[in-house]
Amino acid sequence: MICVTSIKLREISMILREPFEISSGVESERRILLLEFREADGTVAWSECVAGNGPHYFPETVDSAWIAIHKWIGPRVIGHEFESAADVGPVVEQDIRGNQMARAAVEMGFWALAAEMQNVPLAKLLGGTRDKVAAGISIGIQPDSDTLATQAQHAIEEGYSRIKVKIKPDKDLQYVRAVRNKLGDEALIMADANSAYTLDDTDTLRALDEFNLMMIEQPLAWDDLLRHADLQKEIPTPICLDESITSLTRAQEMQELGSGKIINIKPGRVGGLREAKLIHDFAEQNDIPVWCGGMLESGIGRAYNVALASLPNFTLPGDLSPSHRYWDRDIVHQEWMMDREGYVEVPQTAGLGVDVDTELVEQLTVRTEQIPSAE
Ligand code: OSB
Ligand code: MG
Repeated sequence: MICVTSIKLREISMILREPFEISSGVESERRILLLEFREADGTVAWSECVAGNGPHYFPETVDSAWIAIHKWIGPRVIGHEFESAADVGPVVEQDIRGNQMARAAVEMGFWALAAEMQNVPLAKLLGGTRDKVAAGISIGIQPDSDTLATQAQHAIEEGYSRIKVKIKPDKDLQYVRAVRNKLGDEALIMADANSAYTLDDTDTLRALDEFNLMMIEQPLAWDDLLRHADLQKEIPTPICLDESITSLTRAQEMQELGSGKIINIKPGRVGGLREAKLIHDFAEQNDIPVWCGGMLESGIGRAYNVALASLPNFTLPGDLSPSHRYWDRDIVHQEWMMDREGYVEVPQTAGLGVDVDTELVEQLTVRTEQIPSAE
């Protein structure tokens, strides 16, 4: 039985070591919404909402998620007695449309609480089978193709097993060519367009086939499935959907329509870990490879992603970079590390597997609010 008595919402500000540019915008300072759960028996767990500063990747933002959690999602779970963490998803989904990132932040906290209370690692509770997960890197849009190729080369030297490059119109063919030429034929390379193209760009997207990419991620509109199916018929490079997959239903529609061949699963984008597992299971039954994406999370959000990525059908490297890729100092002990072969260890300790540096979190805090409001 899990019964949460309070949730504390907290916005912190963290400065990225380098600005991160994607086709829909650039971020240098991350506003991050953290949740702190208190269970009736005194157990505490933290979760992270993956919403961004602005609605550039997805409709939700830190501010909209704050309101949704404070007003609707938080009050719904507080005082509610749940048999298991898997029961939370349906409760926060009932008659709450959209708001996947806000729902996920609440749902995921229950999994960490449950793992802590049952004295098992989160990965085990989820059904994970790996003790380490392969990390790929996601490299933002660079001022020129040489800079990108050099960064990609450094990433390979660091151990990353797959290179993802962000592309947008006019920063695509030349950029990908430079990376392929620098890294050679064997390197695992993919491109992420974050919805920067339309079907009018089919010739450009087809021209990418020459570079033998593992996949091209979300070339067309963020909520589209139909046009991706049209595009997939035109190009041999597998399409991977990210933004478009917001639930198990969307994943099933992708499969029925042929909108893509690979899925990037981000628990924060699909309403939480239960839904992420359902998508994973569906994909496994249908021979669709999946991998775990990232949202420039702090070490708290990263812990959930690493645990999820330990499930068996996460067969492709995830966007699971270690802490130092993003931050001078992460808000967890141990900071996330990657070994020379590009693997991140799955924590074997009970619960989330990281300790929150509450002193640092306090220093970075911009605002807090408690539900129910402090007694
Ligand atoms: O499309 O996968 C994406 C970051 C912010 C928003 C969207 C995306 C990304 C990344 C970064 O690619 C992945 C990471 O956390 O390293
Ligand atoms: Mg993406």
